[in-house]
Amino acid sequence: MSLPNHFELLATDGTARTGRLTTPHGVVRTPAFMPVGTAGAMKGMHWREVRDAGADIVLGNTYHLMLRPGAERIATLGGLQAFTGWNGPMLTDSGGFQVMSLSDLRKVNEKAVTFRSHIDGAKVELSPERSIEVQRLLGSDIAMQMDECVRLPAERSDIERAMRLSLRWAERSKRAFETAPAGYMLCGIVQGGDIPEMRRTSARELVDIGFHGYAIGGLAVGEPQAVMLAMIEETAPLLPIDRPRYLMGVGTPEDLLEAVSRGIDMFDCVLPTRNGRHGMAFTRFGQINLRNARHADDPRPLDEESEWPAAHNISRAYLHHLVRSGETLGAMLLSEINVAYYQHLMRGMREAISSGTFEMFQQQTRAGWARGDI
Ligand code: PRF
Repeated sequence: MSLPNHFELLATDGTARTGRLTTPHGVVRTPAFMPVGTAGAMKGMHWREVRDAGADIVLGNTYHLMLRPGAERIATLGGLQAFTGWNGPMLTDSGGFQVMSLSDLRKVNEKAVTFRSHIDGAKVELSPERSIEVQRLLGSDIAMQMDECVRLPAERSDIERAMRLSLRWAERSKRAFETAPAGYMLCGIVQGGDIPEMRRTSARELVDIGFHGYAIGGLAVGEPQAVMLAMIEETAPLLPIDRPRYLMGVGTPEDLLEAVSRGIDMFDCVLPTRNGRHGMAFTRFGQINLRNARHADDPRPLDEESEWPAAHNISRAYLHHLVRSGETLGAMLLSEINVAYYQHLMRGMREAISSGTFEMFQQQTRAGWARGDI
């Protein structure tokens, strides 16, 4: 039995695609970049700015929200959208990946992962069923299956074990999601490390189970970019053409361009906000480190042609001063500038794919990055 489809492919250019995904809280234009609002907040930004920057959808985390303030509490308060005031589409990650990177004393078995909370040390169990329950309590438009991601490099046997476990968890997640109201989506996650054969097995078996959308996980976890791109090339052609494809936790602007050209539709990453908090700006001319002394006397804005006010009307000298002084405003301004740049890049890709000029768009974008900050 095939699941309802909420994704419409509007145009393709080579293997790049543009489309629209309709969720209960609104429409997402793809290729889409989801800024990360881990604990129900975008670090350093108001939702209004996230929306104005052009984001259609944001990401939240099961792991953080179940620990604090708690999924049942958020449900009682009307769900994540009402609770936070972000009244748009929201995707939630399933928690397993965050358990592995953030918590102590983790144990994975067939049934669940158990861990100690990074907040108060409490012992918590997260199963695929509980992860779906939490994501439904949150009111997430797009839920993710629970999976196990292995860092690379890894032994073949570890990669295979995690990939197989993730497939069994995919089936359990799907069953747990069966009672979700119409319009809400569940994505399966391809694992398989850096082994092409495992990637193909994972993709095929997930497609047999059947999901509203498909994510590619287990990448950008220590492997070179060329390996990540090769794994996308192995996987994407096996996924149904009419379903959205989401590359998890990626990446730099360069990664996004390369992945979109290989058929990816959605991304999330902390880079624009995290690097913003560390004094880095993403621009048409590549990354600029505002901490650097050479900006101290520079009256020019980051990019006089940018449509984003903070990128064209604030001097590099002032941004440098704010960053060096550790002012909160520096982190806030660079976060919004970076999220706006990411959204500008996504819009450029969508328009280029629509008009059949994606190849030229890629060349021009790369030329800007290569020109550098002069
Ligand atoms: N699985 C899940 N979330 C993730 C990943 C994954 O493999 C990654 C890997 N880049 C980021 N976030 N569930």
